[in-house]
Amino acid sequence: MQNSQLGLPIGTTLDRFIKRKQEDFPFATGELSQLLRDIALAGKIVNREINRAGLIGVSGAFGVQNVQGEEQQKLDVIANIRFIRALRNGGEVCAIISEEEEDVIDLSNPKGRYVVAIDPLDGSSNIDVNVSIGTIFSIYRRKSPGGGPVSEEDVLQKGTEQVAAGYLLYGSSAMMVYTTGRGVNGFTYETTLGEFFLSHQNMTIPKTGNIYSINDGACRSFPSFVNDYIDYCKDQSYSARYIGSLVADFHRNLLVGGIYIYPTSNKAPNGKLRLLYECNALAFVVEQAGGKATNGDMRILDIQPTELHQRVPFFIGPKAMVDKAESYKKMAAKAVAE
Ligand code: AHM
Ligand code: MG
Repeated sequence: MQNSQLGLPIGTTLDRFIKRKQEDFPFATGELSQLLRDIALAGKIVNREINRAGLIGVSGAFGVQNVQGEEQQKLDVIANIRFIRALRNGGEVCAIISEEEEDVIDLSNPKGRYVVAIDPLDGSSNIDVNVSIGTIFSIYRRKSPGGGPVSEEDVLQKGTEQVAAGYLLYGSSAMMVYTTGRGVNGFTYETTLGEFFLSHQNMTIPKTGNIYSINDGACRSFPSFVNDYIDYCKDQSYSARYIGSLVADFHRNLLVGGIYIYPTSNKAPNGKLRLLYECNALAFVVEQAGGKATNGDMRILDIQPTELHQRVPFFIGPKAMVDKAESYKKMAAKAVAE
């Protein structure tokens, strides 16, 4: 049975799909393909750990805080170790930026042409309660010549420089969704075969939607334009859906149409989410799927990072919905100016 869009047989494994895509680039060396496979493999292992967590006693807090002062869960630590090991052993990567590590991990790998930014396990408040969580990754090309230590220009690259990005969702099924800048494709994990299979081909976000995802409990300290936009959503009888796991909230909104917002607040004056390993990857995915991601004023992918763990306000979803949210910010600014 042939799929009419890409001529791919139903039942395409992630490995085969990556290989076919590599053939689109005659000069590709296969390193990026291998890197995507390494991430998928680590994702399978982390998925296994998550599924067994309650049984083998790895749920709960680890007893230390990560660089952002957040308590690390045991699974956070396990996922961090698994991804770093996979990327180190794979041999294609020279440096890793991880949510769980204060500094860049320079792998001292002169052959590694890629830099990976990763949130190994996102959705910490949901890790221990059997609710969907995810991994988010961005892949960049090294800018400086190989051989020496990695430099700031390798690490602090704009999202527009990403060569690939995506996420793994550990939900009712595990999924891997990624883009290399030629559309977005999603793969669902078949546990008995131990393979990801192409299940969501050429994903596109609906042009608009009627879901809004925001932590409404913090609304007292949101900027007023955000509350005005939430009121607009309520006036339209939109549905509120908020899991508190960015990957899960984003994935749902990608499939059915909805906006996710994490604005500034008193508690999070720059927003909570991190540009390098949370926002950029999803911004690349959403743009490739026809949507939009901004900080309220500016395209996320155009922001020049200045720090590894930099936070930004985040508005992501169908273009029409993000435009509408931004229009409330513009109206508020205009009212102040008048
Ligand atoms: P984490 O990286 O510590 O897991 O934090 C990121 C998570 C996102 O997955 C989620 O969207 C957000 O934090 C939820 O934050 P809050 O509980 O403030 O709504
Ligand atoms: Mg995170």
